[in-house]
Amino acid sequence: MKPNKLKEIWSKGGIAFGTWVTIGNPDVSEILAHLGFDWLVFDTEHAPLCMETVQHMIQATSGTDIVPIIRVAWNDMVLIKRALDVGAYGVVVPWVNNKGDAIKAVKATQYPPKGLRGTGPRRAALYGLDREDYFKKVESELVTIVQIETPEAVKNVDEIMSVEGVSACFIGPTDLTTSLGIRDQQNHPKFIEAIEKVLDAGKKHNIPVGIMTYNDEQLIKAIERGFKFISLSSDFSLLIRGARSFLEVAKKRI
Ligand code: 3PY
Ligand code: MG
Repeated sequence: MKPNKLKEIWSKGGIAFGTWVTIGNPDVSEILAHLGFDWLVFDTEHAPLCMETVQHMIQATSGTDIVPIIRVAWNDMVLIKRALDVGAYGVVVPWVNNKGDAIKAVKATQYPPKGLRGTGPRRAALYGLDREDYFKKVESELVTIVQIETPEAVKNVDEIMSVEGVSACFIGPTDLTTSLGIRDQQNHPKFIEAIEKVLDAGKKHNIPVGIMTYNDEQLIKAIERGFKFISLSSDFSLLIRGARSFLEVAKKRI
């Protein structure tokens, strides 16, 4: 098992940049992995990717040093086990609202006697070729990133961050603004107050905080605010952004 680059970046106070992968073709993850992102999150919450497709997409990144992470569809030990067994170096877990949810997520990533992960790291341990090495390193290399995306999670962020094994907290701005009743209004005082509370807790607990960004302004603000795990939107948004601006050049000329 390779060292997890995210841990190294965070231990030096650095920012890890990545993007969300939702298009189920290995070419997409291969291209993104060669572009210089630190990590890719393969999204099985809102994208239609099945685990077999995700495995192929991760395999297409294996010549690079990106950190493959899977967002599971829900905080569920079966989904987390399957994500780790295909070789993810971490999971993003949606809707972690309190300490109990955070403990549940962490335990699903750990083997007994500590946790509840069933033992069968098929591709993760290279089909048995890396078995001993995998078991030796897995607990210190995996990252468990829990999502803060409701007012309840913001209220409980201190207790969520105090759970041992929570590696980072990731703000889901779409769900958080929606559950605050201000969908997509990232400049709304209620949203800013919520993210500042999460960032303050991150400093207090020495836990990196992440966020999704969709445009240059949000990205620059996220860097300035001290986020350490920043997503540059997603594969389809990047496709739209590139295609649209290039097409606009063409349209201006006719
Ligand atoms: C959200 O915004 O709700 C997410 O989960 C990630 O962007
Ligand atoms: Mg969300």
